[in-house]
Amino acid sequence: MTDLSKEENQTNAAARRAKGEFVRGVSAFRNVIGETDRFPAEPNRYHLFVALNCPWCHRVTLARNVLGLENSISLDVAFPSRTEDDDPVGPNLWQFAPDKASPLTGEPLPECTAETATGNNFRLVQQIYQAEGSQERSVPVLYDKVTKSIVSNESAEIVRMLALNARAMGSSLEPAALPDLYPMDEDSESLRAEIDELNQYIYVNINNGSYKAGFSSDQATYATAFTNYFDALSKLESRLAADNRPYLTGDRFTETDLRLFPTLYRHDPVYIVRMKLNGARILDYPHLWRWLCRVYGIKGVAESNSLIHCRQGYFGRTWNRTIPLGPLHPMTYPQAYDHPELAD
Ligand SMILES: N[C@@H](CCC(=O)N[C@@H](CS)C(=O)NCC(=O)O)C(=O)O
Repeated sequence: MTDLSKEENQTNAAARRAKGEFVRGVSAFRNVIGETDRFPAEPNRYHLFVALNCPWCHRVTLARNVLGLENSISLDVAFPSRTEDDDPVGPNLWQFAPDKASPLTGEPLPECTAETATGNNFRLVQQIYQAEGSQERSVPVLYDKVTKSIVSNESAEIVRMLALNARAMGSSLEPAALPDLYPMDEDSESLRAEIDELNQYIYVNINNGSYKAGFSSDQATYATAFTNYFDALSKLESRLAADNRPYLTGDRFTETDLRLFPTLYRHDPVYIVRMKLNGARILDYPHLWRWLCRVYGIKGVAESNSLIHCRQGYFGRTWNRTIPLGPLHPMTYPQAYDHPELAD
């Protein structure tokens, strides 16, 4: 049964793609830390392979940081632009290239690394999969440095694993400071149901909906995705405005806030242009804007991503390779996220 909170219905996927609809594939590596002896929850054992322009990777870098796991789970960062047509292995592959200059800055990107976990210093993410006989090639990848094997490549499940095992996996945060992203206590049953419901609504209409709009080449599919996206923003704006709650489910920052953030963080500086989602800015939704600035202000969030990587990754291979430099007003991004008052 497809869990629509984290993946797309694959019915007639090939026919839908042929008609111009963007249909996201399903991740195959679905092990869960702490569920079996093969992957126990312990510190300094696991590693993440990510690209910072990827919103699904952003979920896991957010979870790693806000849960205080940045010293316990190591991280490699791929170059935001995938391989070119002249690459000896092939185009469109995630590559580790820490010395490669960014077309946006003219310098190597300080966040980019080599591949440091498998012991093979692989050039491509694809090679990490091939080492296990898999044809997959996506990021994020959660990797076990002890068994030298892939645990999971499904960001929704990686976030949940880290949330439920943060203490055992070596969180540096004091218990009182550790966010409880998906509370498992008895009294939180209705909260969990609310988080699950919001996760699905946000995945379908916003997280994946933005790709449905930006990557589909069929006008009707684009128009439906465009409408669903802005309807969803309006619904979330009303949800926050109804009682001025700081977060989507109330007073506490939960998993569903974490999953909404990567898309809204990319909206004004990237998606308005790249995904043709030019119906409005997040700045035009005062409660959503203040929510975005509030989450951006949480410890570890600002460091969990880079708009330089996002801009380069989303635009580098499209539209004659020039990367839009705006918006400039009312302020440049991400600096604007330090200013909730801009929406007043
Ligand atoms: N369901 C996966 C989706 C991951 C995904 O689609 N990642 C993109 C990057 S944004 C990717 O690497 N796609 C594979 C490819 O296009 O080669 C998750 O949430 O982790």
